[in-house]
Amino acid sequence: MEQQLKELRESAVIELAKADSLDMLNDLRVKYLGKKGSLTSILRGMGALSAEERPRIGQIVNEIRAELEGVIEAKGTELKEAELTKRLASERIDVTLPGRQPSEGHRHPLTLTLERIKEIFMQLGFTVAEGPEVEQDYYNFELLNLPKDHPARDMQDSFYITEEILLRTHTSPIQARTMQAANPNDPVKIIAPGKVYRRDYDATHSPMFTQVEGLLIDKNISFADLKGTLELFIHQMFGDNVGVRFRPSFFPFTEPSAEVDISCVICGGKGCRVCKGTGWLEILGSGMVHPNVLKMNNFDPEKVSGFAFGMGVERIAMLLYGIDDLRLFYDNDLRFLRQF
Ligand code: 2U9
Repeated sequence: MEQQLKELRESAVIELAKADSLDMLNDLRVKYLGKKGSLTSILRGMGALSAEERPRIGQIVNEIRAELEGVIEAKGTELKEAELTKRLASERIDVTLPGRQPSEGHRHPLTLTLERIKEIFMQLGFTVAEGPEVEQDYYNFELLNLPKDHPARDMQDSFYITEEILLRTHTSPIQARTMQAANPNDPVKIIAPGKVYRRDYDATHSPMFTQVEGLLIDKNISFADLKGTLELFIHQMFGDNVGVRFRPSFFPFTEPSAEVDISCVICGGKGCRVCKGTGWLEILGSGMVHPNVLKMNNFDPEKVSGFAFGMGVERIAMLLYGIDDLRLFYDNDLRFLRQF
């Protein structure tokens, strides 16, 4: 058996020295040291040896295994280095080639419009307030002077979750919540942006759209403050040359109320398809906060007054960019979105 081991060691060392690839080296490792390899087979035959011989032969087997493992490892390192050197010699990398350009995303036109609106009001000292999209009837309607049987509720056909809980139909509950949480002796000066939900769907109405409303309450706030603020906003948004006009209107939460038009940005006021020949485009609703609304939200109409306004961001974006179908904002068609 000793002779057999000696021969195995010699033939293994010779064959390993000749190995010229990592695959070949691995085959040899399996052949000699693997589970069914030669050395293991010899080890199995040791049962036939005498008790005196067994430890001696066992030791020789271990020595050979250790030696072969060492040879295999050294050869492996040598072969890996050789392969790398070969690859480096044959591979040419052109470091002057331009890299692959990852395609860059950008903000949605509605986000761009909303950011512009926020920026203008923040420069005027307004802070941005937010609130829940699933709202209580109490905050969405009651606190805004729209009790359960009020006919103006019909203008905002809503999505109800339960009788008392609905998807907000405007961002006004944000202002109501802000007033409720405020100290009634402090001024309130916020804009309230966010998604709102109404049962409406055509080229100019979507069941989900984006609003920005604003609220300013302080001592001695007058309609002149409302006019000045909104005129400044409109001129920053659409340019100093657009005309602005206020038209009397009705909202349950403001009194007096006014709708705000700008001269048509498409035809410059001459009259066209977009402004339906009138030369004017409606872009905002506004008014002085109704005394009932001030009272219900803990402010004293004898001491303070305020103005409020609201606009649809989609409408502003459509006029700003000349878009004629509001549904384009939600289709996620890259041919449309890439234009902004
Ligand atoms: C409180 C008090 C007053 C918010 C206002 C409007 C006028 C308005 C519409 C414009 C187009 C909504 O997107 S739209 O359909 N909004 O005309 N909104 S005043 O008045 C408030 C809100 C909260 C506490």
